[in-house]
Amino acid sequence: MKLAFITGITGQDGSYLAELLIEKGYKVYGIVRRTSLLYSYSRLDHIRDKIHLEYGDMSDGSSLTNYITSIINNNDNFEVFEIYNLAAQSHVQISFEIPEYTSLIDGIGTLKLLESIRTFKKDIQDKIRFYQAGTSEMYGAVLETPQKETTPFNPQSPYACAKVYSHFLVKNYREGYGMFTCNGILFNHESPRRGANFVTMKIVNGVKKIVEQEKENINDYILTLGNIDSKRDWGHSKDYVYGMWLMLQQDKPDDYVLATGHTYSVREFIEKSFSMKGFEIEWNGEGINEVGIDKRTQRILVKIDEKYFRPCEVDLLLGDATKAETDLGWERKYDLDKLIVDMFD
Ligand code: NAP
Ligand code: F7E
Repeated sequence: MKLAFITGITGQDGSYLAELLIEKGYKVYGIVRRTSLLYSYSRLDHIRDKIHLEYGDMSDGSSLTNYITSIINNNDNFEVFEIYNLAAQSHVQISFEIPEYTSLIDGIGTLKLLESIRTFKKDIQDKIRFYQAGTSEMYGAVLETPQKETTPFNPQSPYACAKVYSHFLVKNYREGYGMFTCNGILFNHESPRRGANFVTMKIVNGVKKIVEQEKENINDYILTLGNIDSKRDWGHSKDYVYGMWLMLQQDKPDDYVLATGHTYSVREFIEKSFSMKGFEIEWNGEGINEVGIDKRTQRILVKIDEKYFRPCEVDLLLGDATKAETDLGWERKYDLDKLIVDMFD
């Protein structure tokens, strides 16, 4: 019997990973946070009867240890137990507003999980495999392009600093205690399940709203964004959760970059998204006064607001996933155009 425990199961990646593991015959467990409304289950509605959920929180080490222990005790003779640590305060800009909380969940939370695993006897520990959701944000103000596993980190936000801490903990527990722990270093990945306040989903939703408004002859909505000149290497979450799973199927634990090897600016993402719905964007003005105009009607569709600028920006991310492609046989099904089409559909 194969067991999997996903922290962050209610999130974008957690929900796709749960689907994949169910398909592969795993018994899938996850924790959910207590909230006053049950909104956080919405990405799991279609598989709710196939997964086991308990209340838990990355700030509460005893809930994590108790849950992991109960999973092990309730499944005699399990073959392998894969733990995917996907839970995080994952919004970079918000991490500047709640840095302590972000560090507690994205940094110390990882330590709590690793220490939980370490409490088990060696024969049990040897059947546990651990995946850490690391990020290209750790490269920050990049010291090399493209970025690969050996590129030094230079984090530019509390979020990225907490993830760097987790990255080295995972390496430390692997080297110090011989635990099967892997770091994924994943570049941006999106999907129809992406949170609404990440730039890709914000753009797709903005374009949809403008299209809907045009049908009703209304034209008061303007898509308002921050820095549109940063560049990102955007892939699809479905491809990336498959890569996470592959990392835990290897004979030896290691760290891997997952990326597409192509980078686009936010500006290009805006142009592509509008053009898929028949709009051609012209840019006028500079800096915070720049606007994106519909070439046909001269209506302003995009504007800039300083409130979306970050204290430190990550200007360029471009990943080199050669190691994952070669060693894991990892392949992607989506390019940027296919991703945007999927997000619209
Ligand atoms: P996401 O949609 O924001 O999901 C985050 C998950 O973490 C949600 O299930 C959330 O629960 C949970 N969570 C947050 N705080 C928690 C806490 N205190 N205790 C327990 N659970 C908590 O993020 P994602 O895009 O799926 O990303 C998954 C992981 O990969 C994250 O660790 C992220 O930092 C990392 N990552 C993402 C990307 C990317 O481009 N998507 C790239 C590299 C790395 P609620 O539903 O209750 O909020
Ligand atoms: O920003 C710019 C913003 O918030 C992308 C997370 O999943 O990927 C994600 O982090 C770019 C940045 O993603 C707006 O300044 C402009 O340059 O969509 P984002 P992110 O910061 O790259 C990494 C790999 C993770 O690990 C994270 O968890 O877009 N931008 N205008 C904007 N960004 C947002 N959110 N909103 C805007 O209005």
